[in-house]
Amino acid sequence: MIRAAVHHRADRIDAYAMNEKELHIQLKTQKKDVDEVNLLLGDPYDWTDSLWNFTSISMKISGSDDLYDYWIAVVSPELRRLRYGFQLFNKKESVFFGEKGFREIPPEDIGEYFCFPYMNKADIFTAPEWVKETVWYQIFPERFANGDPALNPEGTLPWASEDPKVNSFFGGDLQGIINHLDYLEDLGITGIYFNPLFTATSNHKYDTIDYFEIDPQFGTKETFKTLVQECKKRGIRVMLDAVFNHSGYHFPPFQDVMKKGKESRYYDWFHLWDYHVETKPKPNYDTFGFVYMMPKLNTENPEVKNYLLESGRYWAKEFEIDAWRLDVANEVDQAFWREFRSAVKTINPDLYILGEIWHDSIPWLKGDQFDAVMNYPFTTNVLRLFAKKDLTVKEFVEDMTKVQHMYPKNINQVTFNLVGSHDTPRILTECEDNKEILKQIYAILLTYYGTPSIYYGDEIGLTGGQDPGCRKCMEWDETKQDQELLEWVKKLISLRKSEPLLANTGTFSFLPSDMSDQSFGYVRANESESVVVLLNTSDKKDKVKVPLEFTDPEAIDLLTGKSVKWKKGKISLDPLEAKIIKIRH
Ligand code: ARE
Repeated sequence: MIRAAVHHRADRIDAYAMNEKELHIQLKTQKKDVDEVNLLLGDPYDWTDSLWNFTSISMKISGSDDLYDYWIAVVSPELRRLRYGFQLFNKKESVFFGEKGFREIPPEDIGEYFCFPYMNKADIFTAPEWVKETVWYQIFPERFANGDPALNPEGTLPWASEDPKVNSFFGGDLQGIINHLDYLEDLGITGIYFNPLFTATSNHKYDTIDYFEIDPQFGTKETFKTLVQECKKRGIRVMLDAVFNHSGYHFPPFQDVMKKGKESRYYDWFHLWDYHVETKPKPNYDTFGFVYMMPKLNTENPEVKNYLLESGRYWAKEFEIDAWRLDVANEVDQAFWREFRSAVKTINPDLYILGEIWHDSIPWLKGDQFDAVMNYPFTTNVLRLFAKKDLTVKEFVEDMTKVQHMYPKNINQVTFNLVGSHDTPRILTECEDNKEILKQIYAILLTYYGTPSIYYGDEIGLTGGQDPGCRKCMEWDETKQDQELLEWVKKLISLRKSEPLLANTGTFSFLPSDMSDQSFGYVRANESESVVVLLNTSDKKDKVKVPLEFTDPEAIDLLTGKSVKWKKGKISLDPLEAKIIKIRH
């Protein structure tokens, strides 16, 4: 047995309370090295004649990546506390694994066992329930619709008259969004993520000047209040974009520092390196990236912290927004985020806090900061498998299994899945305009675990390269919209909303990565039903043997409404076909 590959730590990733009753325990071992794992568990205080009483339950493999098998057990300790260890078996040996290492047989000393001291309610991370069934739509406000030309900034171009440049303005505004809420309601989305709305200089508004004001080119606070009310009437949640890592160059405190240098009362609001501020040839202060127009804010300064926390509270309280997306979240100090969570959850305990982090984000997902992050690993892998084709089906399944097991299940249930945003080329462009591949990508986006997001215009076939190309004006001429694609996306959204298993109830597990070299699938299940999603990623037919046993299944393809011949799990897939099969056990 490869003992060096055996890993468990009672660190809220491998052992965590899913809710007030369930404790999830996870162990990883080298792939195919261990045949069986028993979890030995008992109450830390349950002794008879100085011998600790424990029982044993078998663990199940919840997935395998290229290197590891992931074993999981779900237990409900009666008194909400637990000591536990593992007994591993393969053909050659059996061994105990506990907090102090490996032993030949389960030791008598309880100190050798891992400990989950107590499932305190206050320590249990619970994501806002409503997020699990939300389908998001991301709007770049400057490019969605121009509803009030009187607000057009100087130099505004006629709508969609040309491809956007870094400094283009086309006059998108809040009234334009209000005018198209019926379109969004008909599409079926139930949440809107707005890129920044607050006063700023640029067309993207990530260079904030006033954290308490709607940018005049977008409208007024009254217009925004109307927008939120109209969204709520339609059952649509509202997420705003908080840019707390840096301000804009014209943020008054930074302008004051530009004028007065160290004499300014705002000197310590930023990370300045010298007495006076210089911007050229390079800024002599911390910035976002190398962008001198985006001075990094000193969020450890109590004045800055209080100013920004007040902004977080203000929009949650006065406008009843449902969520915050946090820009460049990984570069802001974590003490600030802990206070931010406490501040906004005090106003709305159900507010969704979404961090923008593109890499491993577990430091922010232990329940004290964010509820979720934008799942760019999902974006990257879906693109590589379906569009760039530089990832095999097996590698895709294994890497996504690895990502799945990096985070607790209650985080996975609300992770923000996307196949495009204002920071990435358009998905159809990435697919080299192959709509059939794009339709498959939407099939996985809208049936995968987590909460899916559609970037405005992707649903009607907008194209465009890297920013600013991906920020074209929304196309409102229906004859120029891809209606077939739009209907497909609507259908998938409707299916997701009608099928609870697709909205993060039940379990999620991939089918074996070696089931086929061109198709893959995953199962979302509860005790009585399963939804099996199968995707043939190639332009050739495929017949897959799905290793699932169902007694007398009544199998229906939810996409066609037709019954599926589930003969011992053999299923035929047409080229680039997606099947979403519901089976009653
Ligand atoms: C634009 C152009 C730049 C140009 C700049 C000049 O894209 O090429 O140099 O203008 O001013 C906002 C605007 C952008 C603008 C940018 C800078 O939307 O249009 O750039 O400001 O002015 C990393 C960060 C991530 C960040 C991306 C852009 O980790 O947080 O870079 N995303 C947020 C927002 C952006 C926003 C900003 C930050 C700044 O979503 O829209 O940009 O507020 C890899 C790395 C990631 C990296 C990612 C993308 O995956 O792992 O860390 O994200 O690539 O580059």
